[in-house]
Amino acid sequence: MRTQVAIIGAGPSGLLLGQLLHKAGIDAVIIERQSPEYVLGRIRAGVLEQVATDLLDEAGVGQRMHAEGLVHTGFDMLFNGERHRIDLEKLTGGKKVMVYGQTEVTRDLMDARQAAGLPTVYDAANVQVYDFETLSPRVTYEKDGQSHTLACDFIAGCDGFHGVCRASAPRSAIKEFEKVYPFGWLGLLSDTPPVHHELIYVNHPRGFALCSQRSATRSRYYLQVPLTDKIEQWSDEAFWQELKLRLDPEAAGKLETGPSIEKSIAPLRSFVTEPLRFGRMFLAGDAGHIVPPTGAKGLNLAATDVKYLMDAFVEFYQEQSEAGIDGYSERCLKRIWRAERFSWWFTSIMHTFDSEGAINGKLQQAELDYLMHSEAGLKTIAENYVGLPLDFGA
Ligand code: FAS
Ligand code: PHB
Repeated sequence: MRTQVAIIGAGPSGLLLGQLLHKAGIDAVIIERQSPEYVLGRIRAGVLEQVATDLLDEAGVGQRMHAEGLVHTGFDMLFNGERHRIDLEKLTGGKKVMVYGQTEVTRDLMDARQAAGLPTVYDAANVQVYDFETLSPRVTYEKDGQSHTLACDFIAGCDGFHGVCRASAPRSAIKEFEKVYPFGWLGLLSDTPPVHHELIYVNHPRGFALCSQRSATRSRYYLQVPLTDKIEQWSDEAFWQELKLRLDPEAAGKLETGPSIEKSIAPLRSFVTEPLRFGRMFLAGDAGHIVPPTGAKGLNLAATDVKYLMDAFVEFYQEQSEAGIDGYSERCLKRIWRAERFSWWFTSIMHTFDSEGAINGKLQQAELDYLMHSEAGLKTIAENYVGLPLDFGA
């Protein structure tokens, strides 16, 4: 079998790249190790930046997002028992964010790919990538007991943090930067109305909390928990009780609880791979970087990687130019490090760090108090949260 671009991974990165390449007339095959149901079952991101929603429109899959997604013009920060609204629209000259779950983004992309009859191999076992330092890379995998080889011009590693592509890059050619946080996020999804019409980010001495949502009838909540916690320790009742302790009285009084339809603990890390290109193999999305989800950047960063990679492939095939390919890694990394910085900073001022002593909490309160009373402080939160312009700092 042969194609122009072999995409490894059918998460949002791989599916979005596949859809954009199809629109540009470039052939691609997606190879995914899990089933479609498994991919859809992972509950992750919830907030899309304008750059991401524009790309989904460009891919021709934005209809349901605009019909069912929730446009948000601000969010609340709660600390010291006081709620402060960050007016994104006013502070950024009109920018907003879209609350639309990653599961729905993935579903829309899967449906569009299936409707176009484009090739996706699910349940592919033992996926391996070869010869990406040559002009004839290839991918092998096993499916239904048969071994398969896919010859291609390029390999797009969209296979997430635990994928095979980054792991296959020569150690001598790769640098990895990592910071692991001493806590995780316990997430709960419930078919209950959101506690507030916008998101609430909470800095509380008991730990960070986040009140998010998926629709007017479905909510997503998070609690900072020790890395040693296991999901079995957290009954729904224990979750709701702890969340109420971290909320202000108004929100705690309004909180509607109900049975969890998903509950999981995710570790938090900052991680970046340099470079993101190895000959004819490129890393995009979580395959190349991870951010702590506090700044809602993970899925949005994946979207801009995909945009830059798509532009590079179009230049190669339509203009016979390798400029985009040669500049891909540097172009992505500039944006990645800015998002890594904001995600790390926002995590550092909103979570409790027990090992850093009581003074850390006092310094956080002082920083939060300053930010809420400073136009510059509010703007720095807002312009990073909605997503820096693609030409920022150009
Ligand atoms: P993904 O990990 O989503 O997809 C990679 C795909 O590759 C998977 O389907 C995997 O099965 C497949 N794959 C892996 N190895 C393979 C192999 N060897 N062969 C073939 N296929 C292979 N971001 C936010 O903005 N907000 C959040 O709240 C948030 N919460 C998160 C919670 C968790 C537990 C995780 C892990 C991430 C979270 N993220 C969040 C970030 C998340 O949304 C990612 O940014 C997003 O999934 C990136 O999409 P992909 O790059 O496609 O990677
Ligand atoms: C979510 O809804 O899953 C979500 C929203 C905002 C974040 C992180 C996660 O910063």
